[in-house]
Amino acid sequence: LPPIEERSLWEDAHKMLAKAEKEGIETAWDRLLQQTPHCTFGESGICCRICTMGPCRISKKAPLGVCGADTDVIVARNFGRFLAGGAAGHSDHGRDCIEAFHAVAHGETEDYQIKDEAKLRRIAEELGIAVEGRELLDIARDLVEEFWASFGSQRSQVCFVSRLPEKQQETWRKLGITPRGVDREITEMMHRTHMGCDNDAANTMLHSARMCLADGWAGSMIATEISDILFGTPKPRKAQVNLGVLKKDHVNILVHGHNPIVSEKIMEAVNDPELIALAKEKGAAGINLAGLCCTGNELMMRQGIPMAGNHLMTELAIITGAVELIVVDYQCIMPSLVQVGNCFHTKMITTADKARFTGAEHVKFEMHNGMDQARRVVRMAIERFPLRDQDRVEIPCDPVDIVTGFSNEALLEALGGTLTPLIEAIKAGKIRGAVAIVGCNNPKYKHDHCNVNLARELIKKDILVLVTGCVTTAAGKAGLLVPEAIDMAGPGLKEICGALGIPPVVHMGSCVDNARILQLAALLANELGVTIADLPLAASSPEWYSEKAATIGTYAVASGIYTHLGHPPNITGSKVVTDLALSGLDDLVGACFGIEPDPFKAADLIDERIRQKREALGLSA
Ligand code: NFS
Ligand code: SF4
Repeated sequence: LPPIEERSLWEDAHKMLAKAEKEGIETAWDRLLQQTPHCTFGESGICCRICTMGPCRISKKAPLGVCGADTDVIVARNFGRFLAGGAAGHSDHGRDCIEAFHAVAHGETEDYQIKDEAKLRRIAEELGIAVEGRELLDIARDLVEEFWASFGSQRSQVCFVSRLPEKQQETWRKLGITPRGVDREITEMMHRTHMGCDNDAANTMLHSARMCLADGWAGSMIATEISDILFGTPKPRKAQVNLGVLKKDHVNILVHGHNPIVSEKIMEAVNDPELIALAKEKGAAGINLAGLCCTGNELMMRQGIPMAGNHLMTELAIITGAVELIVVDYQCIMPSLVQVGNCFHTKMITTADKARFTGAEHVKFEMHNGMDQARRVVRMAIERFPLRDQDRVEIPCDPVDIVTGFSNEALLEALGGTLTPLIEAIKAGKIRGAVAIVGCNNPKYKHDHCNVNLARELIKKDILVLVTGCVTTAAGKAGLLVPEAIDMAGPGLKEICGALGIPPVVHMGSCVDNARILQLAALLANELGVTIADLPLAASSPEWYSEKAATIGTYAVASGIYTHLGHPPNITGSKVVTDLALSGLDDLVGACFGIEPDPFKAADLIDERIRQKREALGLSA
C-alpha cells in the first residue's frame, strides 16, 4: 500500500486513514491492493460474457469468439453496455423526478410543492406548451406529459434537443444520432449488443453517442429542471466543505446518493423543533446535517448545507466516529459503508427499493410519505446519539469556506441579465475559454490530486473552470470556490471574475447538473451563431470511475465538447473503437476524447485545444 500521504491530497483523509489503520478498519485502498493486478482481458475490454457459448476472451491463439465476433465487436458491445448503465442511472433518477412532479401536478402529495413557478412557466413555454391565463398545475400537468414522452418512443427527438443550434441538430440527423427517447435508446443498446445483432463496431459506437445524448439532453436535463422547479433554482450562497463540517457535540446525519427528493425532506426534518428538542433531551447540542457526493451537491447548491466529502471520503467520514446515521438513496454508495458503520454506532438507512444494502435498515420513501419517513429517519439518528463512544471521535480539521449556487439563471444574473459580458470577455481573450471538470475519485490515483491541479493550472491560463459532482469538494477544499481565489488566476480571468465578484472556479451542481453546462454551451453557440463544437470549451474527468462518468464524457463529446479523461475506459483492446474515441469522432461530431493521467500535461493538452478553437473563430489564441 502506498504511504498514507500518497493516497490522498488532504489532511482530513490522512488522519482518517491513519485512524482506520490503527483500528483495523478496511477501506477502498486496502481492497484495491487485494484486487491488483487487475485482469488484463477485462481491462482492455476483450472478454465477452454475452452468451453461454462463451465466455470468450480474445488472444493471439484465439482471435475470434465462438460465434465469430472479433475484438472490435466485443469491445464496442462491452463499452455500449457500460455506457447504458450510466445513461440508465442518470435517467432513472430523472424519471423519479418526473414521478414527483407528476404527483405534485395531480395533487397526489402534500410533501412536495412547486417552489419556482417562474421556471415552470418558462420551460413550459420553451417547449411549446400554452401558458397564458392557465392555472399553474394545469401547465404543470402538460409539462409532465412532455417529459414522459421524452422517455418513451413516441417522439422523433427528446424535448431539449430544441435547445441546440439548428446546424448542430442537422449534423445529428445526418449521422442518425438524434436521440428519440431515453428508454428507447437504452433498450436498443441492450438489443443491439445481444448476440447476433449489431456486429459493426463503428455502428455500435454511433448508437452509444445517441444513447448518451438522450441522457444529456433529456434524462439528466429533465432531472435538473424538475429539481429546480420543485426545490428552487440555485442562487449564489456560502457553504463549507470537508470532514470539519461534522460536529462533536451534535447528532450528525449524513445524506449520500443523488436525488434531492430524499435529502431535501431529511433537511426539513432536521429543522423540526420537536426533533431538535428530542436531540437535546438525549444530550446533544443539536442536529447537524452534512452531504456526501451528488445529493450533497444538490443540498449545498440550493440550501447551503455543508459537504462532508466526495466519493473517496465516504468511508472516511464514518471513521470520524461522529456519525449517528447515514441515509442513502442510490448510486456511488459503497456497500462497504455498512461494514464501516458496524465498526462504530453508525446506522445506515436505505430509502429506495431499487438500492437496498444487506445489513442496512430500509425506510421506503414514497411521494405521499416523504416527510413522515424523513422524520422517522432523523428520530432514529437521535436515538443513536447516546450509543456514541466520544473517546473514539476524531474530527480531523476545520471546515473550508466556499461559494456555491451558480445555476445558469444565477450566472446570467451575475452577468447583468445577458451573456454579452461573457462573450466580450471571451472575444477579448480575457477569458480564453471554459472547461468543465467533473466526476469522481478513484483509488488508483492520489485522491483529488488531478482534480485540484488541473483546475489550478487552467485558471492560471485564463480559462474559466466549471465544476460539478465530486470535483466540487476537491476544488472547495483547495480554496478555489471563493471569490478570493482570483489571486490564483491569470490576469484576464482575475479581472473579469473580480469585477463580477465570482470565483474563477464556479460550482454548477451535481453530476446530472452537467446538463446546466450543456445548456450554457448551447446558449453561447446560439448567441454567436455557431455550433457547440466551434466554441473554446472542453470538459475533463481526471479521476473518473463510474459508468455514469463515461456516459457524461460521451454526451459531451457527441455534443461537440473535447473531453479529457485521466485514464481510458476498458476499450484499448480494439483499435477501431480506440481510434474512433481518440480521433475519429472529431470528424463526425467535432470533438473527441483525450487521455492523460498527469494533470499538468492535461492542462497543456486542453489549452492547445482551446487555442485552436479560438484561432478558428478568428480570435487571438
Ligand atoms: Ni458523478 Fe455523483 Fe461522485 Fe462520480 Fe459518483 S457521486 S453522479 S459518478 S463518484 S462524481
Ligand atoms: Fe463468445 Fe460470441 Fe457468445 Fe460473446 S457472443 S460469449 S464472443 S460466443
